Amino acid sequence: MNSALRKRLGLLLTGASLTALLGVNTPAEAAQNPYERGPAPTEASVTAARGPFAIAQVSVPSGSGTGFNNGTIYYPTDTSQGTFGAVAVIPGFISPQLVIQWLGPRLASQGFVVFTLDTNGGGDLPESRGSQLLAALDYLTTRSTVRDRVDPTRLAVMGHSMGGGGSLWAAQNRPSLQAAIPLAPWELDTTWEGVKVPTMIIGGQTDAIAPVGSMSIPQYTSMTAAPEKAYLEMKNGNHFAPVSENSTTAKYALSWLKRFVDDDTRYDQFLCPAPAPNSAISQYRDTCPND
Ligand code: 9J6
Ligand code: ZN
Repeated sequence: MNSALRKRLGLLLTGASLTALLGVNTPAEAAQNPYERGPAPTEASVTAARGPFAIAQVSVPSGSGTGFNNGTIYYPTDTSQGTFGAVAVIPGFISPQLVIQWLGPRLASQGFVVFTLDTNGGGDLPESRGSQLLAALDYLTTRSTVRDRVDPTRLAVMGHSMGGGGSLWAAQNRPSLQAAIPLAPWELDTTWEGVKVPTMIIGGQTDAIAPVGSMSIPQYTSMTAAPEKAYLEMKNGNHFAPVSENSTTAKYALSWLKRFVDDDTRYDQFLCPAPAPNSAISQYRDTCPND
């Protein structure tokens, strides 16, 4: 080997060492998303009644915190993987926690801390329900018995009807939220240009209480500042279709939470490209990059 070649090889080796030193990884060495929880999803796993995580629950009686009433926290018992993202869920007009409570174990078993709520009052308007959602999240991350299990930077809101309207208010008032999922949102205001949170609205095609033509669709259309958004319309669905225990709401809400609370792109396959109309979905609108 002549000295010129040896010098060139030396430079190459130095270059390789520098690359290693600077932490420039090859794709095979790229760090895994630190928020990813649970195995790679399948159609069966996202529609299953329960996910892979063992869960526990704790009751939060009235008076435990300020700004919300009472509720139940469902959480994965696993503490070996770090913290989990969290979602607070609130029901609609004169409706108890029971209406939305199925989302607690269903989503917690997939790797989220879920706080299902009763409202302060049955007639609370959507804006009030929004502030109750945010107060519940504040309690969850700072005072609850599971606060150490929750990542306070990765929070989301859900709600049904007036609670869906509340989810829009919460998202508009707290842009640091990672996701919002209003279910059959009832809210007369259809100007949500201020929402900067990734938001999925799930409506019912035949809803006569919160008609999608005057609520969900104009709400969806108005969210021009949301980084990503989606509108899923349940075929032949009435006002309670999106909030009844069903695998369409479960699959798409889970995928939205995984994608935006956990930044888990393994769930992209369920969101983009948009699902075609089928026996459960009458229409689906979104902002997928290539749709
Ligand atoms: O029409 C009204 O004033 C009440 C709309 C209620 C929507 C709602 O939250 O329904 C949940 C059962
Ligand atoms: Zn994110």
